Amino acid sequence: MNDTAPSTADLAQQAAAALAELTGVERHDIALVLGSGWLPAVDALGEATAEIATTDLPGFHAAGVVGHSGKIRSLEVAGRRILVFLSRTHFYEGKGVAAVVHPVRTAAAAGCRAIVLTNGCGGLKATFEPGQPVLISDHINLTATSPIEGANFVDLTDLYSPRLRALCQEIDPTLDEGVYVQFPGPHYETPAEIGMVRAMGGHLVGMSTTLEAIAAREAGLEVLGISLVTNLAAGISGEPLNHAEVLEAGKAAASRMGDLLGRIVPRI
Ligand code: 8IG
Repeated sequence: MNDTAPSTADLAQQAAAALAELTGVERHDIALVLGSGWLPAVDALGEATAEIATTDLPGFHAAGVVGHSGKIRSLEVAGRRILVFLSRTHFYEGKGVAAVVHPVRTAAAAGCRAIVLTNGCGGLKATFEPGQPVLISDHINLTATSPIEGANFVDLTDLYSPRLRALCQEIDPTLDEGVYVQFPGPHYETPAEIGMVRAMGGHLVGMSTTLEAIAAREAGLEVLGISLVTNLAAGISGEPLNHAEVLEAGKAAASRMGDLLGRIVPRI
């Protein structure tokens, strides 16, 4: 980085200012980041008051995965202004950690106090079935990096808000919880790696979320993480893993997840 490049905080401020202008909404309250399979659930949340391309905001890159569209929606649910990122930049795209967490920092700069991070993932618990949403109770970050720059020793105790998890379980008592393990990807795990995850206490495996959750905590946001188990983790079912199955599980689970989001958002 040279002396004239804006800091990550400045870039987020610039993006938030452009966002306010393009959406006509000065401040947003809650941000939602969509993972694989979650789009149908958000469509069920309500009509967008504005939809813009991420590339219209400073610091955003074009989307890189089928099933993720590079759009940002603004909508109102029960008097709350919701900012929805329909795509995310993944760590495996190689654009750097700052690019991965730029939406989170933009959401904070736009006024958001809470963020809902969703993802599609592989599941390890014997009770998990494809299409099942699971609350993230904690994470293990296997990317070997952090979005935080400098000696800022951010506390990650209770990173995934106990208050919001309790709220979710009050709304849907059948919701299970699990520890989410982020691998760098983009390949899925080997069966031996899934054995390692099991031994270290993980229940969900994916390629996102942990770096965003850390950046959200640094920015003072309350974090809710919800995984959609779209497939059983490698070696569990005996079947190979593929991305089509991920999108299919999202469609099948859409109404349950849409209902869940619709009932949680007014109470955040
Ligand atoms: I969707 O089984 C989805 N994303 N690492 N492993 C990893 N990421 C995933 C998986 C999975 N399923």
